[in-house]
Amino acid sequence: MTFNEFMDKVAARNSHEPEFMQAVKEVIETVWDVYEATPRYQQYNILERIVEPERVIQFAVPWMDDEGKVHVNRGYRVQFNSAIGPYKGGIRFHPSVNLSVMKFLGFEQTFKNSLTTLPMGGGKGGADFDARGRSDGEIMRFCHSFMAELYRHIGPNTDVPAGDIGVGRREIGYMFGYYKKLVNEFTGVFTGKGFEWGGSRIRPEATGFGVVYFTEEMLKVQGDSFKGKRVAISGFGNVAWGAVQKINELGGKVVTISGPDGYILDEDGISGEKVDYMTVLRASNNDRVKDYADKYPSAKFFPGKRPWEVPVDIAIPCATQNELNEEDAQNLINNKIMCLTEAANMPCTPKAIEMIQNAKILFAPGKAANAGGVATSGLEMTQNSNRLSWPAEKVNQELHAIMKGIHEACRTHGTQPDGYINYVKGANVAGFVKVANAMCDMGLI
Ligand code: NDP
Ligand code: 2IT
Repeated sequence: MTFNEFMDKVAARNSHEPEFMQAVKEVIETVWDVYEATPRYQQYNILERIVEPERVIQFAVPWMDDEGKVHVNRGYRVQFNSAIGPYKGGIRFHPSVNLSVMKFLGFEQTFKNSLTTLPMGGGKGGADFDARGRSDGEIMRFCHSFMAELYRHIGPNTDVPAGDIGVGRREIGYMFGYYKKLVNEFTGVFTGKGFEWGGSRIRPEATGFGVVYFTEEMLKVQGDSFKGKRVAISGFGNVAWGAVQKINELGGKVVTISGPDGYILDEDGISGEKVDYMTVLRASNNDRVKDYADKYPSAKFFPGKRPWEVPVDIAIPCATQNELNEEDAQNLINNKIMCLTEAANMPCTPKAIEMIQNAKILFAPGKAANAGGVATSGLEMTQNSNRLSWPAEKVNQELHAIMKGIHEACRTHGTQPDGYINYVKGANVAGFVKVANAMCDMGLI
């Protein structure tokens, strides 16, 4: 079988799922030579099996708004692969959620979790719920209805959800609380919990911190650092917030954040109380970053635009999938950026990645760079199993070491003959081999 024949076969089953096909193509094309060189993988038909989710759950989520009107959303949990541990991955509430998005995220999560070196399989869940303008009571009722079905499919040794877009500490509280009531057990079934009820220190910051630690390692290989670098960030959510904090700490200057309404350029840098203000903006359930420019006169708002046109040294997309396209990549290349790190899941289109790599610009794929979030979730699971909680410094140290290890794995598997490190190939091969070997060891199950 050739690579194209394989992709045709996958497309015949999944062609109506563009995000999932995009994620599959990127992984399989970079591991194809490993597959061809390993008879055991062929004997066990690993590739066809690894692109097939082990279980897909879809369910109705009925709920009542504050006016007494009844709504119904569609809920999902994709339990993608459990070869190396219980299913693990976030829950996303956003109107753009559909089965293709859930499957792409569950597939990516499988390799990301493998890269962390912790025993976690891959999963993802969510609903096409739009939280904008919704009251706290409406969000609580939605979360309870979602959990009224999901609870029977998860468990601390089966499947452990966490947050993602639209799901933070508040939503996890409502879901965890309802699970606890239904099952009559207080267990580590969610990560990203509040610190008072089993959550790990540093988990809120972990994804953003990890992204910056990974980028720091890439810069180090080039004999460089964050010191004095201008950085463009997109989004203004949890991941963006963590990344901005750590970049400031390392001496970089973040000049942009963005929302669906446009982007903010703040030449004075987004630091100090402005970073705290990002959490206020996000918690407002209002998708406008424009408010930042109304509050801080040093900032300018560019409606309907993306931040990739601003001259910077480093670009870090932190919002959502396919938010950086070939036109944006061309702008970044023209502005001579040195590094592009994916903090969101699959934020760059395949064409944009190809252009950046051809220009020999440092490029970090999301499944490696943003793995610090789920890695710290893994550390939360360990703390819950041991019934104790570690201080922030310890969690941060572990996270830092894990990110350095992931960078090293990418470097080992991705260094090209000309010395350029293809981090996409490195991450995919390192993540894939461990899952594939475990699947072979267990036979056909
Ligand atoms: P948040 O909900 O906190 O923030 C998401 C941000 O992206 C918001 O600014 C949101 O604005 C914006 N956004 C979401 N969807 C779209 C869209 N379709 N178009 C434009 N903007 C959009 O989520 P997180 O910060 O947690 O997640 C950001 C990214 O990081 C996601 O890709 C997520 O999968 C990934 N990630 C998150 C991890 C975590 O631990 N939280 C771990 C690893 C990866 P709005 O909602 O107003 O549209
Ligand atoms: O995409 C991701 O890695 C996450 N949203 C975090 C998953 C987790 O289980 O912490």
